Amino acid sequence: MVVLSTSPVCNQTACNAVGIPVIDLSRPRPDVSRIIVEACKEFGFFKVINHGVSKTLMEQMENTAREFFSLPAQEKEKAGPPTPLGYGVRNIGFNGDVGELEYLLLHANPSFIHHKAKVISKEPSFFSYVVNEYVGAVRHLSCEILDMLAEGLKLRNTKAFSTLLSDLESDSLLRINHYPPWNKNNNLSMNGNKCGSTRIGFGEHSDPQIISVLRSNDVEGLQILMSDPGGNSVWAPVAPDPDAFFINVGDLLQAMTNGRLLSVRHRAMANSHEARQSIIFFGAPPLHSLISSLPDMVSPADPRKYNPFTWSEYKKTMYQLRLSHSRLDLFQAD
Ligand code: GA4
Repeated sequence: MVVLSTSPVCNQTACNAVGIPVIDLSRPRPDVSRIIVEACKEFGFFKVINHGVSKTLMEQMENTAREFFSLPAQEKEKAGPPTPLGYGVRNIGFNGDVGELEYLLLHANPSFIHHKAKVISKEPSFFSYVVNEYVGAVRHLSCEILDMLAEGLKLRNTKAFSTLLSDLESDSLLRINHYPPWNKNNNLSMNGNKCGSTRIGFGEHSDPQIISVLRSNDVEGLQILMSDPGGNSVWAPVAPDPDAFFINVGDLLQAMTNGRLLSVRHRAMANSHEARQSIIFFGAPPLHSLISSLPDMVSPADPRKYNPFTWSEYKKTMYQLRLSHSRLDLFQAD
């Protein structure tokens, strides 16, 4: 878990209200690489600005998602049930988890997107164009960040992480979430301000993949688990910023760095008066990839923390478990 404190990362870069690092990607290397590593060690989470993804594309993706969710239920259901990819309402995974949301889970592969676009959109070429452009842009951003991480960690192979995402067989996903307001009548408090009542929209979990890139509309909801200086666990709200991306370390990156980088636990709240939309790219390796601590991350003083496993084995395990399970613990070295 991450510690909420006066952070060395925050002394070097801007931080938002709860001390989450804000990293300006236009900063020169190797400075920026070092700050990214610090943020991933301390928080497993940070926000990026000056990321190079066009605002037009971000808005087109948001509009495309909004149009999809405004379709009648039977049109959205043409995406097929989430087994595991498709359109889902409230049910998450296969083991009884529920949330206050509807979602579309897509493989990031262009032919998958093209195939789904034909059944769920009245303008399939435009849908495919926007989603593929967006996936291309966030995949590129993920690879850049992973290369900077590798550089900051002083790995001999600075493409060690990014080649897994740029592989044509990468198993990356795109998740599009819509958290409807759960009480439209409860939109004003006594003094006329928006009432802040919330419910858990998507429960506590860590992301299983290598890296996640999230963008939301201007509605709050994302929270990350931290511990305060007294050692108590606290949910720290992350202020929304539709111009930025929020990056988090996934379980596989924690395993490959032998536990140096932290796969942060997080959740999303649904709010009573405003619809929240979030779009998350989950950067993953090909199914057959063997995941193990990189040799540069292991030494006699720092022995291997996890047994090697394939992404396919990890996925099989994760689908057998509840959302909140700390599944990487099952792969700890004996
Ligand atoms: C959490 C991160 C991603 O949203 C996701 C989720 C997946 C799903 O919704 O199908 C899982 C969850 C996530 C981890 C445990 C399993 C699988 C729901 C669930 C209960 C798409 C992913 O890859 O793992």
